[in-house]
Amino acid sequence: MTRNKKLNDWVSWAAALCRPDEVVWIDGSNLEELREKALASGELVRLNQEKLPGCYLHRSAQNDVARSEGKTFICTESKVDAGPTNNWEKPETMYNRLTPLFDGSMKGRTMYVVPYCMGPIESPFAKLGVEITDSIYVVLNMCIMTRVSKDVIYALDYYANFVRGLHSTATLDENNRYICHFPEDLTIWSINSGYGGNALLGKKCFALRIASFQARREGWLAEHMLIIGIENPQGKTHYICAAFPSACGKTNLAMIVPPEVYTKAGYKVWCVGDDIAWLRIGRDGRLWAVNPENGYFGVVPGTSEITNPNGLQAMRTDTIFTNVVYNNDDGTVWWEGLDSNPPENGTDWTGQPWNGKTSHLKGAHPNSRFTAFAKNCPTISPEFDNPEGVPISAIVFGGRRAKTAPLVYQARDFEHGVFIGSIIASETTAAATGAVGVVRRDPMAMMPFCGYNMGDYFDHWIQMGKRLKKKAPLIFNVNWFRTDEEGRFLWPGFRENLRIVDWMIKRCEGSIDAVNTPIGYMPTPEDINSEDLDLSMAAAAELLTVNKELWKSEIEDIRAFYSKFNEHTPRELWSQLSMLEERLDEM
Ligand code: GTP
Ligand code: SPV
Ligand code: MN
Repeated sequence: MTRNKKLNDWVSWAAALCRPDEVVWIDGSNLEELREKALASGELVRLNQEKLPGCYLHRSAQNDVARSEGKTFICTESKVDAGPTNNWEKPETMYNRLTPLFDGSMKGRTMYVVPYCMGPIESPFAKLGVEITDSIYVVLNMCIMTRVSKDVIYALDYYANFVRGLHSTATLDENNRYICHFPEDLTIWSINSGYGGNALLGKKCFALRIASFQARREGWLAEHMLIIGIENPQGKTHYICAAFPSACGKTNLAMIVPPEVYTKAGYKVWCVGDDIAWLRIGRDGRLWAVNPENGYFGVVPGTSEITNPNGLQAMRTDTIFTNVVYNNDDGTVWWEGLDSNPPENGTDWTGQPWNGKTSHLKGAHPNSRFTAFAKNCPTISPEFDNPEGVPISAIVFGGRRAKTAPLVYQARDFEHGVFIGSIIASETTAAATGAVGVVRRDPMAMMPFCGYNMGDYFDHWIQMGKRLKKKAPLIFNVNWFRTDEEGRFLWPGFRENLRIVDWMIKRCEGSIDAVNTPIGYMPTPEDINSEDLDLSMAAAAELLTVNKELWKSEIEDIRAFYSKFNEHTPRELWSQLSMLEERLDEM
């Protein structure tokens, strides 16, 4: 209970609608009881507590393993405010459609009320939300992913504009699955899914979709970005943000261990956040970033001692694993890409017996995830809880492209950088339901997460640049995923990505030249530090080529894409597009 009448009234209203057996408020304490209840029902499996203290496994329903973009709606009074790239219905229509689905949906269950804070609680940028849910899995995840404490409940006493999230797993019926956002009412309704981005309402629903809507009105940015600090041997730290689409490398870059040549020289990389950044212009006129989250909901497959040792360390304690392999012999977990020693006596993500030595089927779901506390990453930044955030030197956009996009290039200026962000295209991944490996446009990696008209969103970015003027961060584009004729990755990736970040920092410091190409500034192969790097000169050259024909066909696609937003596409972007076309023609 709280002194906040608006909150109490809303909880009473939700209880009357969903009709649970009881209502329980969550303040982050007494979670042991909840875990016991979930163990008893089979919702959680306790893992080997000596090897993995505080760790549990959850298997989701098989029809509920990724975000459901087709079932995700932005419900604004006017369709144009949601724009052509969001599913839209009138608020009234969706409230009416979902009310009968919530009606009695929690009968025989407990309704949990989870007040939470996005951002360090004493930060002027922190925002409060309350999620009502009937899933213990969701409660336990929210207690890792967001800040949940008695202090949040006290803060809510005098806080009117909290985001109201109503969630029920109901019957997990896919045909009646809906994730609806009502940004004009600061409300989210989600039903018939228990999966991460569909159900942990603080994350994509609030911190990106609702927050981006608020950010435009209030003059800041809510972005799908990691935040890292790169400390040089002299102790100076540059912070950068990077936006890559889902399952395209944010968590891995956020937790990067520098290659040995850099570690030996005294470089360190600090993790501030791995998925979401809230960005504001500070009193000094620079751009500052806060990570609104408190944990990681990261992709598990591909995580190994070689690719992401810090990630592995973070998931050794107090972690919830979702949809990985259970090792029946020792109560630990396994997934594709961990090592070459899968359990022979295992249980796969669907709960079936699984022998990793003989089975041709994958044991872990490609979108299996771990939920771990931010503070458990060995390289968590000392600034993680800083209420003011960290100042940003560079913004990086990227995607998964077999061809077209080179390893790295730099925008000519901020406006050109907004253009580069707006033309990201990437192959789809298992993070959302639907086909995998299809190239689609994903501007700023925000296509599934922008809570308003993306044409207006582009304009908002341009306006931010005008306010930042000379203090704007430099903008870059990267592609770790370019392939050769046989479809093999040309770039080793993972920790070696720091070599590219290093080039960007040198650009920020003005200590290295670049080649002026039609698409932007690029390094020569020699500009990339190749000490101890296993990369042929031919591969390096290939990674840095710009193919005129591919780019010309890209122009056609961008033109069609921009046209979708009608007069909402900023003039500045149209003119950037024609300038690019002219430069390519002169190539
Ligand atoms: P979301 O949590 O969905 O937003 O994903 P993310 O952007 O944080 O992606 P993540 O770092 O979890 O990486 C997704 C997949 O890409 C994993 O299987 C990684 O092993 C793989 N990956 C990450 N970085 C690289 C890289 O530099 N090169 C290659 N080839 N694969 C990478
Ligand atoms: C993503 O899909 O970008 C994720 C996972 O980070 S989810 O929380 O499900 O959105
Ligand atoms: Mn993400």
